[in-house]
Amino acid sequence: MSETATAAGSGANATATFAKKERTGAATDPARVSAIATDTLQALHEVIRKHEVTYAEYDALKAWLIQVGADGEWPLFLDVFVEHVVEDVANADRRGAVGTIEGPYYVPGAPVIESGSAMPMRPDEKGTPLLFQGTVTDLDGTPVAGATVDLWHADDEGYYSQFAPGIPEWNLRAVVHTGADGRFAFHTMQPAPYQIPTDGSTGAFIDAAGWHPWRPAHLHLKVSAPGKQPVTTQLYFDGGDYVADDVAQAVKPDLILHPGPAASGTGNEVTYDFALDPA
Ligand code: MBD
Ligand code: FE
Repeated sequence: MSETATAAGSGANATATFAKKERTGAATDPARVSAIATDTLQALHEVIRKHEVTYAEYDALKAWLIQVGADGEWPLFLDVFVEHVVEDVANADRRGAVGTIEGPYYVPGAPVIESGSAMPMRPDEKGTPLLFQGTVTDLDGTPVAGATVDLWHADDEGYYSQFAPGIPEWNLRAVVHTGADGRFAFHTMQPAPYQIPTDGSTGAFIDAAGWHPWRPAHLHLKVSAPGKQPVTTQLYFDGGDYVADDVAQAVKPDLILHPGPAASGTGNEVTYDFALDPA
């Protein structure tokens, strides 16, 4: 039986995952809430006046907002169209490794594997093998031992485990700890570009505007160590489709990998280092 991925089935519904996320430190000061809410509403009012938005359009907006929640797509929609600015503001003063958005598909608690071993994957996992390796250092270049490198990414069809049907739970998700030399290595399979599901409300919005629904192929990473600022980032593949035209606007020049043929003769390999800012 072949499975047809629906919007919910292909990874759009990240609402339950978000509900479990630990959240601390949100503003509760009424003056700040009021200032942000006032400016947000004023911006929206200006758009309505500028474009002379009609009642029919206002009702279409209401119906669509209701549907995004029903589809479980608020994490997807917000991470695609809003998170990049939040990330920019949050990490403006970082000097080390460059961050970008987390997106909706991170799951904490991935299996810890030996550095240099293979990510959890199916025996017949499709795609081009990739040896992804590097060193975690501090800002002076001193290796950081015992750093945590958490890697997750889509498969060769652009699907994420736990968000698409029929994929083993921790497929292409793993954590490696750096050795005394600060080094880490993963054997994995290169991901494909990711398509926002076209049959859900986020896809309907993108289609209505005449945009394309694609993100370039990417590796997601969280790198952390005691006494350092953790970094959440993504890495892209030089020359890949949509690298210059990411629907989520999350590509930065420092985040582009230049893989070459692997020394082993199988697939590709690439080295990328992370310098962590002090906490
Ligand atoms: C993704 O895979 C992703 O990384 C982001 C940011 C948004 C939607 C899907
Ligand atoms: Fe992603």
